[in-house]
Amino acid sequence: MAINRATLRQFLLQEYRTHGVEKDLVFLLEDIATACREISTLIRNGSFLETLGTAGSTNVQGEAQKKLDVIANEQFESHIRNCSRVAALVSEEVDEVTWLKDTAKAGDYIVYFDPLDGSSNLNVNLSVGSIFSIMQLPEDAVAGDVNTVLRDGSFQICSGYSIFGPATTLVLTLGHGVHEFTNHLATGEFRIVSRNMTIPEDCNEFAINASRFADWDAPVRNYIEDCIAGQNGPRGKSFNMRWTASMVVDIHRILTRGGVFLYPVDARNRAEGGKLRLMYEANPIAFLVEQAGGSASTGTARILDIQPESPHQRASVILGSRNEVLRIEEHYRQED
Ligand code: FBP
Ligand code: AFP
Repeated sequence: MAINRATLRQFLLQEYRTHGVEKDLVFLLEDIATACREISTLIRNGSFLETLGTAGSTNVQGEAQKKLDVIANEQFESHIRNCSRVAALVSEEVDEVTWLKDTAKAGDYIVYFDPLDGSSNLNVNLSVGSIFSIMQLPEDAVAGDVNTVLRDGSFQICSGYSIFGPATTLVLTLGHGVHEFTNHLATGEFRIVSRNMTIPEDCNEFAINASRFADWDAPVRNYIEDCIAGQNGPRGKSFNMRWTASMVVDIHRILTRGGVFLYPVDARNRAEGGKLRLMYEANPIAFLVEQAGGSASTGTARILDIQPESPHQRASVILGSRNEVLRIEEHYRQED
């Protein structure tokens, strides 16, 4: 059956013609898409390839690495290396910044990525994903200097994620809206399925790990209590709760039908500044959410305005439907 939908390459070449997106960025994104397709296959065949389970190592966060965390990182890295304009890589699974160039040239790319997000879902056959973000080296960049990669999220020129679920999807923004592609099995191509995804301003669905209730700060507790109070509570409506333990999957639902996602700073993660990583989890998702008309906040500040101090730093994350995020920020202001 003929599929009358633009391929990722056709879409990217249109972005090149319409918005002047660099050809090298087009090639880089195609390489990232290939890495995602390969990771998807490795996950589907994980039981036969003996790639499920732990790798026996820990990453910079001190977390036990799954075999697929390590393999997915290798897939990303080897494909990204095809692009001669990439100067540096920042991966959740690698402690140090990986420099691919000895001299820094303004405009060359830095790629930040979490090769497998939600990897606790792997061994129970639930969806996981990959997240990536791309920035460019500034004029005064110095190769090998970690400060060079510490740019705030507003410098992102592209971000996206892939989900390895019932379908393999790729969602991305180049700063002109958010677009969704699905890997078409017969042709092996990512083909566009949704243009200009938009998050409704209002919603009645939230995503939070409710087992941390006792650890939440008062603004988050008050907000969630208002939501679950139902029709007779202060919100005057009923809310639904969803939590997949994979941020990309929760965000995909929010991009599709609205909602709000919270992984805030709480009593258990306060010393680290939150759970989710700023540069390859919070920033790329915040860019996508803002491009889709939503908001992305720490509760007290815009995520994309955070000046990073280290490549693996964490952040408080609250994002999704605009009015809901504003309401949570109001709870934080009232606590001040
Ligand atoms: P990883 O990068 O280690 O997978 O952690 C991120 C994450 O899995 C998010 O995708 C998800 O929202 C959250 O952690 C789940 O955390 P919890 O296990 O506390 O519910
Ligand atoms: P469906 O058969 O309509 O999908 O309902 C079953 C189910 O989805 C089940 O698989 C879930 O555990 C449960 O409903 C979720 O229910 P809530 O929407 O109330 O969380």
